[in-house]
Amino acid sequence: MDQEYFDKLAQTVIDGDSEECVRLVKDGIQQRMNPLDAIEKGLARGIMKVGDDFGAGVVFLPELIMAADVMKKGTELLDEQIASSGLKREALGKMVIGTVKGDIHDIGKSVVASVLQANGYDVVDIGIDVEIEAFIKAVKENNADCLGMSTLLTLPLQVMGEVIDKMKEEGLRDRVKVIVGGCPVTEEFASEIGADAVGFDAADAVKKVGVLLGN
Ligand code: B1M
Repeated sequence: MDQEYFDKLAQTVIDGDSEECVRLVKDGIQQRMNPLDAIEKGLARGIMKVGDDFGAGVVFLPELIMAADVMKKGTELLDEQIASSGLKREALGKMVIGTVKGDIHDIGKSVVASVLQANGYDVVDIGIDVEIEAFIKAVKENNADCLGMSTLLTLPLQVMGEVIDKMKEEGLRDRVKVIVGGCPVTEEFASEIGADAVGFDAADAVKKVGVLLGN
């Protein structure tokens, strides 16, 4: 697909036009475009523009919510596409992933979960606003090899460190790797809280998890 297509896709998010978004995404799927390109070169650029305008006080929460709904409709179709593109093979490892307590952003976390799944990991997505105890429970119940935590907000960042501390208390930290991600998460912060890696986007997360689990 060309730049004009990705620009149009970004514009549907900015305009809050879900009908046109779904039409364009279906069209792209039919033409066998790379679904991750549609997210990163198209939809994510649109939501970033709305997010920047929201941060600058140019647009307000209802417009941000509308834009996010359009983005979500588009990514849901693309996530299905990403998941079904994964080759059926023995799982490379078991992952639990979620957005930490205090944060309801789920688009980026879900994209990361789908891309990991498509790349051969068995992924259990435990959702958004996840309590510390719920992370621990999910890691234990699923016998996970790796825990992924996401946040886009600054305040809940500290929760990531609290989950890691709890994992230590429960004796889980020696055998379970931890990757963190989301726009406020830096390498420095990740090492401060004792995470094993930080993922900057979905492809980076796959690369880092691969290194952590020796794949
Ligand atoms: Co909110 N929001 N939002 N929001 N929102 C941001 C994050 C913000 C930067 C906007 C701004 O002010 N410019 C700002 C945060 C400021 C801060 O804390 N520093 C903000 C705010 C303030 C808020 C509210 C507090 C607003 C309010 O109520 N006053 C509120 C939060 C309430 C809460 O959570 N308790 C809120 C609400 C919302 C909506 C509900 C409207 C909606 C979310 C809808 C949804 O998820 N279902 C929303 C959106 C859409 C955004 C922006 C515009 C876009 C986020 C997004 O979906 N990006 C965002 C602006 C921004 O990020 N610059 C913003 C697209 C997605 C593909 O990228 O999520 O970054 P991203 O994920 C990437 C990477 O980060 C990485 O890979 C992903 C794929 O490439 N990644 C990982 C993410 N997690 C990872 C985990 C990994 C590895 C990589 O390993 C485990």
